[in-house]
Amino acid sequence: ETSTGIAKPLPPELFTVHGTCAEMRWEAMRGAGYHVPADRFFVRNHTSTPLVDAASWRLELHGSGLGNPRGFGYEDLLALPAVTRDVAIECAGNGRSLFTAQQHQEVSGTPWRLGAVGVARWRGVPLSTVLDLAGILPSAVDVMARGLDPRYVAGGVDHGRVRRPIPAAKALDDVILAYEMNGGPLPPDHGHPVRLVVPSWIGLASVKWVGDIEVSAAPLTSPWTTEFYRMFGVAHPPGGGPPLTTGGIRSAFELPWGARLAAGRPHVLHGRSWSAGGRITGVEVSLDAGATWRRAELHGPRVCPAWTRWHVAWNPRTTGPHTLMARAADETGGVQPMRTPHNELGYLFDAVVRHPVTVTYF
Ligand code: MTE
Ligand code: MO
Repeated sequence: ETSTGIAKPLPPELFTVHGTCAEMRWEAMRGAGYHVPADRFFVRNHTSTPLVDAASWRLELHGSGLGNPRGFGYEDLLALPAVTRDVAIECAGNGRSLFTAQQHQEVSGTPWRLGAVGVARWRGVPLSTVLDLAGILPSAVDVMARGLDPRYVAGGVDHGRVRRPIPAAKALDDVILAYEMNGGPLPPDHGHPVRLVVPSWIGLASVKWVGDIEVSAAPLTSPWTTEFYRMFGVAHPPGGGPPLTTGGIRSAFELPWGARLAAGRPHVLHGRSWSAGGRITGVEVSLDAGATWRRAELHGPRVCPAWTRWHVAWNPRTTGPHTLMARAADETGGVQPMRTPHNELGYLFDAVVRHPVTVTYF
């Protein structure tokens, strides 16, 4: 096993490693197409990637919300009708380091910049299909998938295996038990042989390496809905806000952080914006730290919850440091704010990001 617990190679030009996690460098998406190739996709592991053999793997469905509890093998899932969908998976902590860099606030957790997000084409069985085959009852309220990765022990506390309940209504709506990513089998780091893909919800809900699913007629909790992935701090209810569900609107430039650009010649700046709430309807870009804004040209598919690509032309004439900004709006009328209210664990940073670049004569 590697020191990161991640199976795939992590070339430094594509990834920034944070402990057991690896963040995509946004410049890796320059000219990369709509989907993030599996070898560039960010990895968020609480512990380490388990190597699970598909041939002996079984998915057990159990709990008080089922009339016909049963199991499925890998071949059983492949034999069921499949769906394919482009979905962004994004960590709730994406952008966390910007609370400090931009808002001078203290937060704890993996110091992601903006690379804890990726869009892939997922293929698998609707979760509703297997829930129906297991006789899900009208009384079922919560559905909790659990991973086969090692138990998560932190600060001397054993939290058990990664698991997180979602409401039965969401589980029956658009959740996928995915076994393919971008047309190939799910790679080990992304949940081989089978993971959940929970569209529009924070990445944590998309449990990897699923081994069992509990369907319950009584509400379920896990440390991931009681202790983590909730808003704590003065701006939030005493004892914390409700468990996080969906993410916000965000934008990123496909440029290195601190990119160097040649003065006095035209550049085309590319970027992507995404929202859990609806399709992106417009993106404005500022090349002068927010003094003036211009509309970016949108292209590529506009899919929710995946992303929309855009570009703007820029012919920088003054040398020195510059701050680039992008601000997206979605079809619900939401717009990225200039600040994100603080929360102690640094979740859901959705403010306009100040992307530093330097213009020089080469
Ligand atoms: N599932 C298991 N079993 N173990 C994990 O550590 N991490 C979650 C989720 N599913 C995790 C998991 C979190 S916090 C995120 S953001 C996504 O997986 C990341 O998916 P990826 O590693 O494929 O990018
Ligand atoms: Mo996450």
